[in-house]
Amino acid sequence: MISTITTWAALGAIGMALGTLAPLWGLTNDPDHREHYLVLAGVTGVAAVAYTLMSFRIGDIGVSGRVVSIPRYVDWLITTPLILLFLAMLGNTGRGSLGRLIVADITLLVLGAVAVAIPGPIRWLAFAGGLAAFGVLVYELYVRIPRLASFTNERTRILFVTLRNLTIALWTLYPLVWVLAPSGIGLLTRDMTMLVIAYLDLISKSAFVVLAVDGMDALSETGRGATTPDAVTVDGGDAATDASTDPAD
Ligand code: RET
Repeated sequence: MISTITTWAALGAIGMALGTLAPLWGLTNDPDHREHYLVLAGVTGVAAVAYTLMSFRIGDIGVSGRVVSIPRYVDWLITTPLILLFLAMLGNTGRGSLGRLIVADITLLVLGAVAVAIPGPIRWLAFAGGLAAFGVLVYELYVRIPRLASFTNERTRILFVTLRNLTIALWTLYPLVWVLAPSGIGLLTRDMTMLVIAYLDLISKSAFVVLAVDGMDALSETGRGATTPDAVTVDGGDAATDASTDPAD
């Protein structure tokens, strides 16, 4: 019998594959920004493969009485750094900032996996460590990058702010789902968890990628309204307001 989990995973695979069409289009039509499109195609392309494997239940293992999907964690380990790389590329913030983002990201994912694998209340300690790493990541994206960034122009800054806000808002929901899922207090069933995570993954990847491709023409407008680090809004909240009241067009 086809279970609900495999159905959600198959729908996820289709959504991710559709999301990959946008950067593939960019690769053929806008060769000046090849690297950007390759990063974006990697985000949804890797997820499409992972969801296809999950739809066949390939890579499910049992640890401490819970089922863990290896393709899901491998997908996250590859694609969340790619999302962060794209954001760092928009701000030209250099290797230091990208390094901090990626170390925080890998740390939180590894601690999340450890927290699933170890039995007993001590796993909440690993979960708390993951939350702390997430705090570092949010600080870097919200405070440090806007301060260090040298955006090509105002539209690129707005594209960064929009994608950054989408990322932080959606990523904040993952630890919440972790707590409610069988990995935490078990309020959600496995089916429900798969559905919720598939939705979150689709928006944080496919919507991110489609919005990014849509805004890529901003990068070609060199010079016009160039934004120096001093001119960048340091306070993330104001920047967020700018993005919603002053849409790029
Ligand atoms: C865990 C548990 C440990 C604490 C924290 C977590 C956060 C996970 C995040 C995952 C994001 C995944 C994305 C996937 C896209 O397809 C590991 C659940 C903070 C933020 C964006």
